[in-house]
Amino acid sequence: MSDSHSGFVPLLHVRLAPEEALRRAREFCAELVTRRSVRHFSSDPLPDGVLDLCIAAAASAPSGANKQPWSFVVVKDPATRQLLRHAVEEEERRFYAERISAQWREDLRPIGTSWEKPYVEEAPALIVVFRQTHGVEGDRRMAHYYTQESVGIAVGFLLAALHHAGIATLTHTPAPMQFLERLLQRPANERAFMLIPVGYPAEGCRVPNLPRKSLDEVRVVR
Ligand code: IYR
Repeated sequence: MSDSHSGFVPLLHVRLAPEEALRRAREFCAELVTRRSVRHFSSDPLPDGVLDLCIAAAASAPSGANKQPWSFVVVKDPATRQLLRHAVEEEERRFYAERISAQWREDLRPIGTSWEKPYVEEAPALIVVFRQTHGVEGDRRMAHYYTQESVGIAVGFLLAALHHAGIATLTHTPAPMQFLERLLQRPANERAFMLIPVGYPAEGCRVPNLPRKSLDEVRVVR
């Protein structure tokens, strides 16, 4: 990142007519609410360039002091996906056998998950998002701020961008995730944040019929 930028520039902003604002808000909402977490992927490849554009959109997210404390590792290589599947399943097998609480198991029942994670191998690509606890410039350690919030916002942008491009995603968070740092050879300042399989849903893919809270349950007006 160049640090030669300085000062302020005019904001590029077009004020929309109220009807147009409402139309766009309605359209965007209608589009986003159709996003579902997908666990059954076709192996069909994605169009060239789409992932890069979606990652560029994600990397435009706001972040603490504009430190942009993220890396997006794209894994397409089948051997690496297979390796990651086995590593993920090893962790998840332990999670489902030993670490999960009775309440947690009950809460996951409607989603129908288990330790088996074929999608890590079957999806044509994985985007593994890393959070940088601090920056590194030469031998200097540079402070980063609000990294969890910053990377969370970037992942939100990424999921929305991929969905807008017609690409299905899953937000997978194997716990613990340190094996991803090791297997993907990330530097010491990076922590795995999320593993996102991306692709097209498998033919006949089904998703759990999960309710969403109504607007009245989530929106408070004071
Ligand atoms: N990481 C496990 C368990 C899991 C936890 C939550 I919270 C979910 O919403 C879904 C799954 C898994 O991926 O199976």
